[in-house]
Amino acid sequence: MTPRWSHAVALTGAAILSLGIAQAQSPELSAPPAIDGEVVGDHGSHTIRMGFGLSEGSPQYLSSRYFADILEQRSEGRLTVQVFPNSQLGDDVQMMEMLQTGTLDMTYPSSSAATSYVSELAVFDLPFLLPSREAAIEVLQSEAAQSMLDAFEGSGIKALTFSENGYRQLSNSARPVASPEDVAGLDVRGLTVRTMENPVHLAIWEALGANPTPMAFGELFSAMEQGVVDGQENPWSTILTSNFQEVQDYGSETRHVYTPFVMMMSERTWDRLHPDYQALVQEAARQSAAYEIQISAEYDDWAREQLEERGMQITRLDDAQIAAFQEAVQPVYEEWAPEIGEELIAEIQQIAASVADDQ
Ligand code: TK8
Repeated sequence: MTPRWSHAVALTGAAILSLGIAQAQSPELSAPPAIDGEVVGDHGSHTIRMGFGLSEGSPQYLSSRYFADILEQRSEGRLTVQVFPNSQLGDDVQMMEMLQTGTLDMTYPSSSAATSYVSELAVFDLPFLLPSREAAIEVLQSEAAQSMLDAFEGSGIKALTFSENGYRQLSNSARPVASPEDVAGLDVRGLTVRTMENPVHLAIWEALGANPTPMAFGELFSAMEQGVVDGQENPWSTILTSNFQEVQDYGSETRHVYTPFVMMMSERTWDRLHPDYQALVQEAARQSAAYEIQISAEYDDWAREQLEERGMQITRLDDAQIAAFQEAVQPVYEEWAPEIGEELIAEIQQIAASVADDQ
């Protein structure tokens, strides 16, 4: 065997292996739309650093690459975006603070992490508010949603667009869960559930009889691995792309909250960009969000199947079982609706209902 030949074999082996992994890790996702639109004139070069919590396999990452490609192509390479996934640069809360101080250019947190900037965003944390994806997306595209983005003004953060994290599902390492009683554990102890650092989520899991433990997303895998918490809740796609099935044997299709993502830029970075660049960034943000929403939907069902294939036991809940969860979390509305605003809640419910009527 000549050295040359063995090198070729090794290469082929690696290629096959990586192909195998790629097939197992993502469904057949739509390719990003072709990039069109004019090239923007030369207003200098900028490197934009963007960090977020999810991994390279996530729809958030794939669509952020598309965002980077749009900027790069339409500025003839003058705008470069470096994407840092996996909480490498910090967690959602820390990265928003870095945007305020100008030490990071962009981040892409769940809306739930940003309610300290714009309290209206907490409407998305209310349980069982948005009955379908279609309704949720209509809400994300509404004027009410745009005013939430606008309300960041003056905070040091320029909020560019919403996209989809998705319906959150419970997973845990202790037992199958089909009812609030299973969460609370009548004969055994209640589940310790990691929540996002958000008071409405704390209230939800308290109402369900769990021991809620707020924690940054980046610490979650090892907290579950070490048994610090029994469970967590996130969309199937996030559970899969974060490999939570390795430490979580049980899943329940609770769909208790629909969480959006908010793509945002440091106001300092924004102010440094020429208005033509600003317009391009805003347009690219919207285009990449539309793509994210599309592939996120393609990912979600596939992710649930994949989790089952990899050994997670997933409990589907029928309408009566969901109703039991809904009833158990009623106190969350009583406590939080006045804070969040009854009018805003009614407006969001109305948008959601108009979608239901159309169908
Ligand atoms: C990723 C988070 C994550 C969120 C969470 O940074 O913390 O559970 O759902 O997606 O934003």
